[in-house]
Amino acid sequence: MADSSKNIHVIDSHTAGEPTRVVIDGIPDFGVGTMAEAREQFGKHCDWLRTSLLSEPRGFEAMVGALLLDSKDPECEAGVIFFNNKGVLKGCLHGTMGLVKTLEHMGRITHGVHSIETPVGIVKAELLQDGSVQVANVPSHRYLSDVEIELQDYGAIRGDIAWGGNWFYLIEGFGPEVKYSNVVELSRFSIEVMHKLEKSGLTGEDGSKVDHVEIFGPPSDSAIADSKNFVMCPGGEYDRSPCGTGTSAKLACLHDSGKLKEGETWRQAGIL
Ligand code: PYC
Repeated sequence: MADSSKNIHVIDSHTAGEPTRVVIDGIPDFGVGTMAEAREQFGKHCDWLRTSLLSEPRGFEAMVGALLLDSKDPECEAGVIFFNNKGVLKGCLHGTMGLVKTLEHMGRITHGVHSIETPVGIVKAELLQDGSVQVANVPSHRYLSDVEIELQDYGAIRGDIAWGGNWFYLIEGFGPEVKYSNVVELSRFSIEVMHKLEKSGLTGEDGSKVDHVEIFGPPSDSAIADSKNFVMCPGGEYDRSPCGTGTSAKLACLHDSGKLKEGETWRQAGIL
């Protein structure tokens, strides 16, 4: 008979194709303070738990885990730390949307605005009457523009380094065409870019690794989107959704270049 004290309960969801596994109970107490502290503790001591939850046979590489925790901030409905097949993540907006739908499913929240404490700050998520979720992310900004790197097969390419809750290198006009049939080539290209950035000592403003690469191309249908992206995450798997933190980084770059004004809408399609 199974020992119920060792059972861990999860609820799976997906946001535009990108899966989120929310862990709702059964995890050991690993000394939770702020979500930034919880992230550090989880990363140091709970690799066995991370891999048990996400690796095969229970999970697979593209899955993102979200540990549902209590926040000490009275303003926040919940705290969360995110992780994937490789390690712990910083921010994750598709995962925040998945978490909000999971909290609704559990009967913990109804319509309205809910504050969620994440390791990178408070994200405000609104559960709308039609069941959709709208998020206001942590402040995003462009750190460097037109950063050049040299690749073996593609020669010199340029991109921006920007923060959107994760550090991104954003590329437009270089690399394989952004279309689903190219995901293998896009993956190879973006992993090479990530290695090259690291080798060249190019980091985010706080010195941490640029661990997401985002490539932009024209949308398949300009009536429904302004752009289509491909996003490579740490761990070598691509984001099936348009990537919330990546879209925040993109908005910061567009605004900084004077291409998007406050209040204007940008519709970002993902690779699917
Ligand atoms: O939506 O922010 C996001 C995200 C990051 C990694 C995968 N999805």
